Amino acid sequence: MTLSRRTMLGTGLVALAGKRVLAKAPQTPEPVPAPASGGHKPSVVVPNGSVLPSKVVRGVRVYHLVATEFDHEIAPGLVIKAWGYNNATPGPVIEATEGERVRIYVTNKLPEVTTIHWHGVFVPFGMDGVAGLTQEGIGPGKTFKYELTFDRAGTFMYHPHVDEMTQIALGMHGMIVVHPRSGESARVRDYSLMTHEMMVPIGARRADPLAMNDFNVLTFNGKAFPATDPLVAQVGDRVRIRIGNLGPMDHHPIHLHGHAFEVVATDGGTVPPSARVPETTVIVPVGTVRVVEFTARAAGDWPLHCHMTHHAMNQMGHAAANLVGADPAGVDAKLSRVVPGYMTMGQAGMHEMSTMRMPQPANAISMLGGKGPYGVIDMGGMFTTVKVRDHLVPGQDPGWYTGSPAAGEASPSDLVGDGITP
Ligand SMILES: [Cu+2]
Repeated sequence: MTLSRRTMLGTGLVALAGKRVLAKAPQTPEPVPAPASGGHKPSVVVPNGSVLPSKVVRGVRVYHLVATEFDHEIAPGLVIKAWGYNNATPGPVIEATEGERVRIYVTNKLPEVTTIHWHGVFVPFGMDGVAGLTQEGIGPGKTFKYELTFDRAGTFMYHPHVDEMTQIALGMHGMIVVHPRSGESARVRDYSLMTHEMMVPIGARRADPLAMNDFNVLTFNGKAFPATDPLVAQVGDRVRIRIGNLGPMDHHPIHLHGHAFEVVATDGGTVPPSARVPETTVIVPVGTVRVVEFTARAAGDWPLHCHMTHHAMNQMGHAAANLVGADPAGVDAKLSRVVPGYMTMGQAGMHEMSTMRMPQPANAISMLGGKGPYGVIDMGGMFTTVKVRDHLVPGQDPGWYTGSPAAGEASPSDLVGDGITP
């Protein structure tokens, strides 16, 4: 029998579905670069990722992407065979300046043809990267050359345009950031996040490219919480998050706590200021970028996550019986005679699983959560935090924020004083 999350959890939320709890040591991404004269020279920060190296050869910026298969850790406990670029999924961010002429070499080390499409970039037709339509596919072992000009600033993406279902599903996608030639008018913390979703059967090492729903591995920049690096900012900082979605099927409503932001741009261009509205959640549809900006308002470890509840969790089974409200005592007693240690879970909700360390099949992160300053954070998947501090020390781990009085149990005098009867 193949051990899938359906079969594993098909009889209810048994002990195997328990959540392991990992400590998460927050890391500090690169500090904001020092301002340069005549405007600021920004560089994008890629949590859990990197910027693609480049060099200028006779006035042309040259990059090299290599399509590869490699081992990729989604979170501690789950390593998959991913496809991506330069052994990363998403691939490294291509960063350039408006107006730059570029040459991008693409080497294919995969077993089938590939191409790269420059999503949102205005390119000559022959550089559009659609196999069969604008070019031949790049065969295994071949290196092709794309020549184009990033003629406008903005946030774009890249992905294969051949066997998209397989290649994108296995992790081939990346972000392109083109900075305005005039520089930034103000200091900004500039982050790039690519969302993605995969269906990785429990215990398997490969995402299923045929999946159309029931995605169970939801990621920011290829990592599921608690493996997602936080974003950091200082109170008063202008923060920009470029959120891209090249996942197979789902749009993601990305929500930020403690702040309101505006969508200032998409992969189509800048949103005119008169058209911007305040939001706390932005839907990032498949095949789009949404660039949001806000001013860091108050210190805290503010969650940033997909608001689809099934996208902020890890490898949860959805074929389980609903046991909320059930009394399983009699069933447990009988079943434990044939399955020693059997314990039904879920009758009081699912949080209890987050407090237990249950045995897991190899290479699985069912219900894996994180450890916070006040106990277990029972979310996973597409979840991270924006760590805002009154004063940030560059390079220093900001740790967890506990500087704000936490909600706590009401005292008897509170209850009496305010006339509350529990
Ligand atoms: Cu989502």
